[in-house]
Amino acid sequence: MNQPETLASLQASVHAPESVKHVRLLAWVREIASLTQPDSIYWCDGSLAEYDRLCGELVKAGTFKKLNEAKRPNSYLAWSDPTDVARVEDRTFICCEKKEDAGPTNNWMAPAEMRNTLQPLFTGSMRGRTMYVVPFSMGPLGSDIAHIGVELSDSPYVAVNMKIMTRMGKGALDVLGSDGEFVPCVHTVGAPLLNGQADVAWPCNKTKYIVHYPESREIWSYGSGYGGNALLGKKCFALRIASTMGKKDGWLAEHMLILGVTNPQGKKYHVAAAFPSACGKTNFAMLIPPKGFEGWKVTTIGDDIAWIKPGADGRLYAINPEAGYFGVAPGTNEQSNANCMASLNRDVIFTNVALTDDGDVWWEGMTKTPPAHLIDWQGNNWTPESARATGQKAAHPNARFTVAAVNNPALDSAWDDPKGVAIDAFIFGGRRATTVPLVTEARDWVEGVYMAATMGTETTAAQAGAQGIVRRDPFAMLPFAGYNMADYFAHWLELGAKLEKRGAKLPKIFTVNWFRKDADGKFVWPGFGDNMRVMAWMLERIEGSSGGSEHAFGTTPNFTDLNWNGLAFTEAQFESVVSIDHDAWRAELKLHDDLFAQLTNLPAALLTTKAKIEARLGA
Ligand code: SAT
Ligand code: MN
Repeated sequence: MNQPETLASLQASVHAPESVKHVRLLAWVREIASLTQPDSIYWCDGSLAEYDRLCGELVKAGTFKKLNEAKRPNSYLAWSDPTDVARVEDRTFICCEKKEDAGPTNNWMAPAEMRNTLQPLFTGSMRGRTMYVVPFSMGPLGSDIAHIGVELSDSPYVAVNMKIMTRMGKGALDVLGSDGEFVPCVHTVGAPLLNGQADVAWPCNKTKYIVHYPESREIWSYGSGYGGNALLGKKCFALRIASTMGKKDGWLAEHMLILGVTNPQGKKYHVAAAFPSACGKTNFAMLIPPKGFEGWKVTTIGDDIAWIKPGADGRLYAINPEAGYFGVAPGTNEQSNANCMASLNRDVIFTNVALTDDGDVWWEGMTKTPPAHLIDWQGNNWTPESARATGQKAAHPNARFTVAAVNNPALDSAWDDPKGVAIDAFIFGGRRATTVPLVTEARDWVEGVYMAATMGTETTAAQAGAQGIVRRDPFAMLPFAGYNMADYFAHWLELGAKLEKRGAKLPKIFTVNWFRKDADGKFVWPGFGDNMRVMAWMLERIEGSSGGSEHAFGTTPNFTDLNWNGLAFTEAQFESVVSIDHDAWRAELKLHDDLFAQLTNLPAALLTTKAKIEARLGA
């Protein structure tokens, strides 16, 4: 007769440390191991020694190059397969029982059908490799706003990136205890090594699936080793799965940076800002106030994702679920983001930037004059002359750095506070060469939700596919909302109404566009540190101490309402970034119609708001 299985034998079967007493976790690891058939199983403890050892192994395997220790201590460079360089939105699926729950903006497949599709792909997919068990906390360990995940991955690149990007290892297992809830995340590069076959530097598979089962809160990722496709705590958990958790339990998981701003009087505000990928969130989160703003201070809480829960006082409290930054390297320099450059002085994993002859890194925009010779991200010789002739970039436009938040000199003292910070304002921004003014304050929560819901943006290198195409990107969440976008809008409206009813003062909502261009195609607004001028206006609006002009869809400052100390920016230039062209806006509203036409169950309040805007525009 079979003896009931003991904890010890269960632990032994998956090579788990004795301290792991979570039977469901152990059984799940065993189930995935028997499906994917790795050669060995390794439980990550999250220690520095482990990080160093895995990085050393990645160097031996040829995935990492160790950078010049004197120039950039403790740092590495990885070059991916040229076909695996960005999130793959067309291979990303939300698999809930009912198609309408995923909505028209998500790829959908029925869970049973997807499981049948994935089963043969995952069968034996880790053969010849180690399966890393990567426990992680999204958010400060033990915070009421935080949640735990466990990623099983056959990629040591993923394990070391997760060490930087999350609170990874033993601490997360301790929070989990013997029966805590966790989101199971299974990741394979889909490149089993059969019969002693040699490995490549960046294993991956042509076939890719990034799959979410919101109802059972599972993530399954196949075939990619890159960024949001593979670091499953980030977009997959912290946005797609978490947004469905928030919908159910009354909170928000948003594609937002969080920053603290302290004014010269010492009053501190907290701002959460949503921008699509590669639209300057990291730069905004690390903003250095420009000349003329002495006494102001900006500090970073997060640069990409915010989890926001209502507190007992009715205010909205935000944490950064991540512990590091996976930021875009190209364009980052001392002028655009000095804090970021300082963060990157050591302890960094670079992916797809160029290698200099002295063993350091370079990317387009890092310095005005490029080095005379580089090895580009595809391992080829690169010179400024060859680049002029062929257009070949030294770094891939979506090249990234992975670095711990603690490397950031502008890190906010509350960045790891389990309580989170109370949000005073939400900002929504897209990348638009025309039409959308520099800044607009919504008259109320509903108008703000309308503007965020209908936001448009030009596509960038952060997603595979054509660049520079304007698409609607509601709340900068188009690729990240784990459920029906109409229900997502309703969730925002309901949460606002609920808090208002409790007598809470809701955060103000603003929309911004740093990216208007002139007739020569040049950006008019200087951006970067000068965005402080716009932010200061917003904070004054919270205090009721600054003016503006009301127009069809909100309130925009007059030239005299901004502080221009230290910047030569003419009234005519200002006019060209705030002007509202009624014809362009009538056309813009037609694009809102196109979005709304896709969505069933659209909240009526959005249609009413639209009608009001149309009436004001005289459409
Ligand atoms: O590749 S990621 O999804 O992590 C980065 C991004 O697109 O914002
Ligand atoms: Mn992002």
